[in-house]
Amino acid sequence: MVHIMRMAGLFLVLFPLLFPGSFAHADPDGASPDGEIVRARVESELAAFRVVRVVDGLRHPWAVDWLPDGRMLITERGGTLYLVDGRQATAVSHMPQVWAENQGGLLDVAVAPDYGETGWIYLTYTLREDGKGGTVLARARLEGTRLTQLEELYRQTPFLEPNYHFGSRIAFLDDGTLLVTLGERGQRREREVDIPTPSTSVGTTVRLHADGSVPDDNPFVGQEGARPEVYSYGHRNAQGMAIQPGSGAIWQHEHGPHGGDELNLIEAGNNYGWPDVSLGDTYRGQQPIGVPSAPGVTDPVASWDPSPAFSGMTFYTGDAFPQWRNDLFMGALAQQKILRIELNEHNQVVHQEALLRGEIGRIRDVAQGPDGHLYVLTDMPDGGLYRLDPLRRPEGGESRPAPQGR
Ligand SMILES: [Ca+2]
Repeated sequence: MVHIMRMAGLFLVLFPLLFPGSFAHADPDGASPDGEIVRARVESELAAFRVVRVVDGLRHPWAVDWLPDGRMLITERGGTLYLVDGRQATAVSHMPQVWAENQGGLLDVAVAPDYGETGWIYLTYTLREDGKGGTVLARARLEGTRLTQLEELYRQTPFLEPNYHFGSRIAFLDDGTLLVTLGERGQRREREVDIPTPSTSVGTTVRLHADGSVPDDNPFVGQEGARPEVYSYGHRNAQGMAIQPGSGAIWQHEHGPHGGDELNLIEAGNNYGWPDVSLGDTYRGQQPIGVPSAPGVTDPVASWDPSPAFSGMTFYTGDAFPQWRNDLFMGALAQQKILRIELNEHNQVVHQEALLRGEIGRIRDVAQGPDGHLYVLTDMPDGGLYRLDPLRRPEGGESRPAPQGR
């Protein structure tokens, strides 16, 4: 297991810690664990698995991604980016100074699909200038464990005072462009800017070229008063986004206020309603916010009340859990679980299953590793990276039931 240890709050001492020998026994599938087994066997509807903590000592980690050579990148909201190579984790140097306060800080990390040719790593983080802040998209390269050639590509417009609702997830599309989710920055009450409208990038998804320039086929290009980078709008705070394998469809979830967490299918130019259309309530008094549905506003595919407070999300495509293939996995902070969602060909949710509820803490990110295993990050002061390993089931228990209405 990789163990991250800090001293004196001033600098980090990182060293690989060989896992205790007591964990070195062979598991039922013959692989030897490289971390602490925190759950030896979990039986779920379609799969049995164990849970292995492969990195511990992370302070509020936010996102994980992998370089093509298998090394891992993990962000911590406080501003640290770790490069994990085997059993060694190193804090990447020369990172930008981020505005780490409340929900802000270093957020997503995404390795470019063409990393082999370009070497670009994309990051989102929050900055503050003159008392106002917002989300920034940047890219940089790695030289050893040093960040180089940092380029700020985009910043949410305008910067605003609240220290919450920043988004932000990055996803790459097959056409070489990328999407970033941007939160509404607490603008429902203050109405400092007029939302929802694509005249700002508050509460939007933006679509950019890899160098940050605006594609000329974006939905609002050339439209008077609209921001050309906006792809979809009327979002509250989308902290999960995944591109569906095969169809290329763009899926997001977003946090509702008190109830009304949504799963959305994102279409170019569409309005997702916040704050005029919502299925959630005010925190105090629990009065409905807006109306449940309206013409011109895209309804969510599904919504939840009470709020699970979703976090990272991914479609599973690996070989480790063939029975989970093409299912959508969403982490949840408040409900401390992974939700496995089965969708049918009409993009309807036909089944949901909660995994690990309350077992490992608030879940911040869910991702598929290059080994085809599912990985989860926990949003805790002493957070970790956990891996789900498949375990054999007796009598063919791993075969998926015949599809019915899926
Ligand atoms: Ca909505």
